Amino acid sequence: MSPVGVRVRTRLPPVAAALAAGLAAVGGSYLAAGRRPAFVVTPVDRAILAVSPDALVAFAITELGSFGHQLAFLTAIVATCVLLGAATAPGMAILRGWGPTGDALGRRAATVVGVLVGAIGPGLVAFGVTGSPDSSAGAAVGAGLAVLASVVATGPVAREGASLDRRRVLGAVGSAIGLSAVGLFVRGTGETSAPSGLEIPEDARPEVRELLTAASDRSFDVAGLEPLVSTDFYEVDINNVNPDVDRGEWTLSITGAVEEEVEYDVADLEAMDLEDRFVTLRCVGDRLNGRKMDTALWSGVPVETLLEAADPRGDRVVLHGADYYYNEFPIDALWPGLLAYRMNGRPLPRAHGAPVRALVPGHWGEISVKWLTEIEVRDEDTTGYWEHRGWHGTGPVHTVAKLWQVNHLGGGRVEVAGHAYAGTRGIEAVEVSTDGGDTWVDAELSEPLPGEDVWRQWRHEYGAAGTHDVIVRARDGNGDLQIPEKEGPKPDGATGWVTETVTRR
Ligand SMILES: Nc1nc2c(c(=O)[nH]1)N[C@H]1C(S)=C(S)[C@@H](COP(=O)(O)O)O[C@H]1N2
Ligand SMILES: [Mo]
Repeated sequence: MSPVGVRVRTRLPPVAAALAAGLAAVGGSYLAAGRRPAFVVTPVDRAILAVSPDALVAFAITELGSFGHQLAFLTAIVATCVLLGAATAPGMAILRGWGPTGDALGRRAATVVGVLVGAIGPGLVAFGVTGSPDSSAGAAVGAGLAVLASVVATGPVAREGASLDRRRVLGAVGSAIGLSAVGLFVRGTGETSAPSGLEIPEDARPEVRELLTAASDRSFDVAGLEPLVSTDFYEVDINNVNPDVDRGEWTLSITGAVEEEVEYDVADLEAMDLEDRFVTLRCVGDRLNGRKMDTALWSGVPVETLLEAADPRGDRVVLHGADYYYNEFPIDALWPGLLAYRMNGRPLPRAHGAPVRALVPGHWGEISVKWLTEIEVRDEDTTGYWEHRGWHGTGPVHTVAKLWQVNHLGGGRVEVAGHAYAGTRGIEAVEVSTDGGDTWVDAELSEPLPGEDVWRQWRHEYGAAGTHDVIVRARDGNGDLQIPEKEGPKPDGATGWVTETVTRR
C-alpha cells in the first residue's frame, strides 16, 4: 500500500499539507534568524542567482529595480517552501501509512513519531544549507507545528479513507501562514535602514556634531525637500539578503601587484586617525530625476594610509566585498578614497556595508564597494561585476540637477527646488527655465558643505501663469553644462535635463 496513493482521494491535499509545512518551516526560520544569511531562504536565493543567466539577473536588478529584487526573493521563498515541504515527506508518510489497523496507543505513537520525523526533515535540510542551529531549529519547530496541525484537525492518524481531508489541510495552511505572519511581525519586513540624518546622536564626537549641525543649518527651509544629509539613504545590492560580517572576524587585505601584502582588522583601523567627510553617492542606474542619489557624513580612514603601506606596483585595482561583489577601476581613483566605518555619527549600518566600505570620490556608486574585504592591485585590467553585465559605471559621475520639489505658495507663487551633484567637479550653478527653455535664470544655491564630493541644494521662486514646463540644468565647477541629450541610465548613466510640467493653482 503506497503511503500517498491508496487512502488519499486526490493527490493535491498531501502536496498542499507538505507545502504548508514548508511555509511554516520558512516562517520559523525567519522568526529565529531574521533577514540574515542564516535565514533558510538566503542560500536558496544565492543558488538561484548563481544558476540564473547573467542577462536575466541584470534585467531583474536594473530594469525592475527593487521590484525585481522582491520578485526574485519571492521565487526563492517559494522554492524553499517546496524544498522544506518535500523534506516533511517521510513524516507525512508515517502519519498516513502506519497503524491503520492498530489500536489507539499505536496510532498515538505513530502520530508522535510522524510529527517528529516531519519536523526533523526540514530542520536537517535547513541546517545543511545554512549551518545555523537557531535557524534550523526554527524551521523544524515551524514544520512540526504545521504537521501536527494537519493531524489534529481529524484526530489520530490514518483513519480509513480520510487521511487528509480539507480540514486538516486548512489547519496546516492556517497555522503555517500564522507562524509566518508572526515571524514577519516580530522581525519586520526588511533590514534596518540607515540612521536618520536629522537626528544627531548624543554620543557623537564633537566634530561630527558640529558638521551635522552645519549641514542642517545650511539646508534650505523648503517644505518636503530632503535636507543636505539624507534622511533615507538609498540602497543598491546585488543580493536580496546582505552579508552579516562579524566585526571581530573581519579583515581587509591588500594583495596582488604590491611590494608588501598587508592585512588590517577593525582594531587596526580604529587605532588610526579618523577623518569625517560629507560624500554624495549616486548609482549609475539612477533615472534622470530618480532618487538613487544621497549624502551622508562618513567617518573612517583615508585609503592612502593603507595603500602606502602596501606600496602598489600596478595601476588597476579590484575591490572585493563579502557578498562576492567585485569591481575594477584605475588605482588613481582609489588613492583619495575613504574606508568608512561610521555614518552620520553611528556605526556603519549593515545595509551600507558594515563593518567597512570604500568611498571613491566623484565616481558612480558601484565602485564604492561595501562589506569590503580585499583590495587587489593588478597590472592589467579586467571587468567588474556590472561591466560584465553590460554597464559602464566605473568612471566619474555625470553632472545632474534634480527637480524634487514643487510647492504652490499661494497667489500663483511657485517654489521649485532640488539637489545638484557633479562629483569632484563641484556645482557652480543651477539654471532654471520656467518657459520651456526660452529663458534661463540662476537658482539660489545652498552654502557648500565642506568636502570635495558633495551635492548642493538649489531653489527658485517665481510667479506662475497657466501650465508651463520647468527645466533645470546644472553647471559644474569647470563651467561645463549638464549633458542635454536624453539617454536612459543603461549603460553610461542617464543624461538630459529634468523637465516638469507645472500648472498654476
Ligand atoms: N559589496 C557590494 N558593494 C556595493 C554594491 C553591492 O551590491 N555589493 N552595490 C554598489 C552599487 S551599484 C551602489 S550604487 C552603491 C550603493 O551604496 P548604498 O547601498 O550604500 O547606497 O554600493 C555599491 N557597492
Ligand atoms: Mo549602483
